[in-house]
Amino acid sequence: MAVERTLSIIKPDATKRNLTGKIIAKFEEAGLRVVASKRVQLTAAQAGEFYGEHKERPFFGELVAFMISEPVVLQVLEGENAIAKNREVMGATDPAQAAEGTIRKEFALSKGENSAHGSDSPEAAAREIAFFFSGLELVG
Ligand code: DAT
Ligand code: MG
Repeated sequence: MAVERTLSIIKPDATKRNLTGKIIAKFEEAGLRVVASKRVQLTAAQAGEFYGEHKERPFFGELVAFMISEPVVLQVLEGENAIAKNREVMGATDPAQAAEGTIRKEFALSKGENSAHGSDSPEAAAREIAFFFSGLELVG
């Protein structure tokens, strides 16, 4: 297994409920290291471009509106097998399907307001990290 980097977003439902620290603790406990972090207010254009793969889906408008409803915390996580590990710590998209102990099981409110995003492949991770961070902001 190789050391990878992946993009994590702590979503508006979680920042609003002051859960940022509890979510970061779950990543760190799983051996993932925060190598970049910033809290931002996304614009509709940024959220729409970021989630461009979903633009034909019926929930797209709701997804963009949610992602700009409160600030988010963008992070780059680094570690062995970081892409899969991050998704394991997050749990399934729908909190009703998420395993015990996962972020989405513990904190998510619904399939849409599900507290965290994680890249789903090496290609997505590279694209999503570059979308939000410059090389100088990544400090391993
Ligand atoms: P994931 O975030 O687990 O990678 P995804 O890429 O399929 O899931 O979808 C991106 C986000 O879109 C997801 O985190 C929440 C929202 N979403 C997905 N399916 C949805 C649905 N059926 N209804 C409402 N929101 C949905
Ligand atoms: Mg996804």
